[in-house]
Amino acid sequence: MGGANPADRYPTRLAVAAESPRREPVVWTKWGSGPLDSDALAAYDRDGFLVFGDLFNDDEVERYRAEADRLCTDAAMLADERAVVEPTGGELRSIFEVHAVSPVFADLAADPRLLERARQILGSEVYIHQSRINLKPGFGAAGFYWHSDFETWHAEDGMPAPRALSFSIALTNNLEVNGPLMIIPGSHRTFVGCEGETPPEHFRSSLRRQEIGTPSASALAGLAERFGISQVTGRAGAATVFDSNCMHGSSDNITPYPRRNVFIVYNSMENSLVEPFCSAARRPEFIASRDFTPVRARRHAAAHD
Ligand code: 6CS
Ligand code: FE
Repeated sequence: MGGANPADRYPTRLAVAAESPRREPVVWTKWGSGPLDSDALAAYDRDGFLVFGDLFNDDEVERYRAEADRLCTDAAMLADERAVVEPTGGELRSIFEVHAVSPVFADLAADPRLLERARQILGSEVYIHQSRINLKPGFGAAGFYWHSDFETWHAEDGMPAPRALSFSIALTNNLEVNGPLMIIPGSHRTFVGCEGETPPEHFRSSLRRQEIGTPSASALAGLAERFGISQVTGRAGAATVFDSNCMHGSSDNITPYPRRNVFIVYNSMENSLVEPFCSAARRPEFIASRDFTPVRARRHAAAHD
């Protein structure tokens, strides 16, 4: 294992949970050095997320959707530990590390439309911490209970600070009715420590239904009271970028309409993983990469920023 961890500025997984103020900036760069203008950066700084209604065109969405279909029906992939099934019924819930197993999703992760925005917000070169497809099939797929990604990535992966962000790209229409992402705007500025020790090999259950690492009802009610809850909808091709410490979740999907999104998580090269802060062992690298190689942008034909 690596050397001693830096001081833990975000205590969590305790007998009694407590909140801590965010100590690092949300937007790291001097404003304006990238595709986002100062209004967009100010909105991201305030809310913790931004929605781009049509970042990818229909042909690109079709390419990504077809690749997701291919992975989801590939027997070897379904037998792989990267494939995570729903807590009940056995339907496929997520496939992790798609940027490593699929050249198509490796392309997406290196797309300048994502990469330049990530670099601008995080103010540095970035590497990929995690990628996944969340299938959210219809007819009863389970949601994702409220959580901060950073709380888990800090506690279980050793991510020092919330200098990371996720892009969620809609591969199907994200409607009000099929379990869209819900984010509490402004919640990214408060670190909500959670109660309960991290169980051994926690990922085997948490990726299916997370309990440890979720906020108390009172903490959640307090954030919702202060900031409200935003529902993130958008047509296939829309993209949402959200800060690693946003409090977010999504409801079950009991409609016939799948909510299938691909997530790419960028972490700053200045924030690479150390040892887990609240877990006896590291999680597997398909969930928390330790390949700290900066992502190099790929050229793509019809960029439209
Ligand atoms: O534990 C994780 O890394 C995963 N869990 C959730 C609920 N969101 C982020 C990530 O996919
Ligand atoms: Fe999450």
